[in-house]
Amino acid sequence: MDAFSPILPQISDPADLRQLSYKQLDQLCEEIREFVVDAVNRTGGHLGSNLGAVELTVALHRTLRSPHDVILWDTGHQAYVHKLLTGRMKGFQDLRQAGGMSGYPSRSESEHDWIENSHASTALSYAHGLATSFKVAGVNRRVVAVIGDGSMTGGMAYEGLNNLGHSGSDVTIVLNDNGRSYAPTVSLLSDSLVKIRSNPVYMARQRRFESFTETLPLVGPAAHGAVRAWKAAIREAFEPKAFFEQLGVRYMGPFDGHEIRAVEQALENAAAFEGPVVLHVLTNKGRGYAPAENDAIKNMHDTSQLKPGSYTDAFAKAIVELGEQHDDVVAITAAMPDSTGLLDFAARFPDRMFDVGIAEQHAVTFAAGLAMGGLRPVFAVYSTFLTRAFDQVNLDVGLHEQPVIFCLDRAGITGDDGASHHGVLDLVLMSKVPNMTILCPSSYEELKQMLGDAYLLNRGPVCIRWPKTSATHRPPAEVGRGLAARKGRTGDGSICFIGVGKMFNIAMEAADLLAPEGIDVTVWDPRAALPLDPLMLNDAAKHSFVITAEDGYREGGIGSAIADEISDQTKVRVMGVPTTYISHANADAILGSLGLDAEGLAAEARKG
Ligand SMILES: Cc1ncc(C[n+]2csc(CCOP(=O)(O)OP(=O)(O)O)c2C)c(N)n1
Repeated sequence: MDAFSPILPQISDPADLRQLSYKQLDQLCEEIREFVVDAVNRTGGHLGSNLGAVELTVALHRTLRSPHDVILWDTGHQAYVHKLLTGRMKGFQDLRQAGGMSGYPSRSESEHDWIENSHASTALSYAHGLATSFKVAGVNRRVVAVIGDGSMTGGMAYEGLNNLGHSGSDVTIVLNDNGRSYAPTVSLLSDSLVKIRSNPVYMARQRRFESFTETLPLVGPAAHGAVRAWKAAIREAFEPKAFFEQLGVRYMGPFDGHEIRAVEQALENAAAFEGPVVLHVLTNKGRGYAPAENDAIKNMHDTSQLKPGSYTDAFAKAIVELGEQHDDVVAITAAMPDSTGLLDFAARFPDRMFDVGIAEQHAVTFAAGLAMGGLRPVFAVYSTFLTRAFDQVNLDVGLHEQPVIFCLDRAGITGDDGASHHGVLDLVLMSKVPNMTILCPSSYEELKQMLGDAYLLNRGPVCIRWPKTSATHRPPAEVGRGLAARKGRTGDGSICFIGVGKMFNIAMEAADLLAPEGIDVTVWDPRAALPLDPLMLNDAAKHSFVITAEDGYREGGIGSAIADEISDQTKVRVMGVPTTYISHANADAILGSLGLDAEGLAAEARKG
């Protein structure tokens, strides 16, 4: 290794790390931080979480022999350093771009990547499965799952922990505790973790006692023993040790996650025990980059920001207004108050805002309970994350006819975050919940209108879904009706577009493309995807060719429902997203490649 050149470009495999001195490792960590900040500033992506996991990742890769040993990253957003240390430095040039490197671990990129789902709280279950299968095969491979304190709030993590402890599986859990999720983590377990790091009395007394006992030549060892016992007693009061050990998981820590040596030692010690061990490491999110360290909301967790004029912005304003009009309106977030547009509501009505942690399933049934008690809960969540709680939506809310309002942001093709983040299932799933109402705003003003309508409806659940993009402006239409925004001719050879939500605007653009060619189409905005407006269906059926468009799965979605209603009267072509996993790329480019842009719709219409 060349002593005078930057170290990072010389690392092509984790084994290279083992050639470095601790001094060189410090330099490497600095280089990694600079590199990650620069890369994310160029392409966008996850920043704070990666800056906090630099030393931890180095220590893991020096101690374990990946890929023989397995390192699993829960959620996967914090794996940039892992990518850098496993030969993927060049990939950062096109991070999250079409055809480029994924923002999450990806099995097609590297044998060091095992899981790529990016939905939180799954790693302990994968780890248990892998460790069990290695045991059955009689092979000696270590399995380490790295999970954040935020992801530990997800129910699946507890299910995994419980099962791991019960079965005594040989798994090392690294609890990467930075006290943060997107926002500060909400959980009493996390609170007790935070108490350890933030209790000045504990920390200061510990330091004073330690240096004091070190100065006592004769009684030193005995006093040290006493200090250790005292520390253990204090920790017992604050720590989650009891929590983990009750479940059968040995607890070790806390360790300073920015001390490579300490983490390496802990990992080696953990390997000496049989059964599951949790290593509790304390890290700082955004470490080493002042703008991230000083970002009080989310330590620059990622680069997304609430954009003025976006649908999220419209929601952020509308929910505050609704809260002002009605005292019974309460809001719920699953650890994402900022990205879902709830910060203003939380500031205005702190007692009516509930952050439940990364716990979408719980959030939904909690909402059902709130509604049963007479409140009007609004659960703001990304479309992709609600998918996880479909059973709760269907049975706990739907079957019980509770008036819960689901506000689904990032619906449709979302782009850079890849397969796991597209909101392509919500229309299919929500439309299978009996008595569900689904509203799809196609403008800034419509979103506010629909939130108000959802409140007034007050019978069973309502789902409002919108995309990540900026919103067009148009006055809201008549409550409970679709909107015939453009009236073309009916009868022989006539064409009608029905565009759901964002696709309505694209259908209007397609109509503009077709007009100069003498093709005069009707365009409907259904507004409510469920129940469908019978006036719209009647009118559409008078055309000889109906083209529906939605940015969700084509099969079993809203176009299918429309076809079910009118395909015995006219020809219906359902356009939507094919049922497949779609990689990261620019959202519009993906839609275009699927024929879901103005050109694609116009081309379909020309076929007649
Ligand atoms: C099921 C699910 N809900 C929400 C998210 C969005 N999300 C991504 S990372 C994150 C916070 C994770 O916090 P933590 O595990 O502590 O990791 P950190 O970023 O703090 O290192 C959240 C809420 C997700 N990935 N999965």
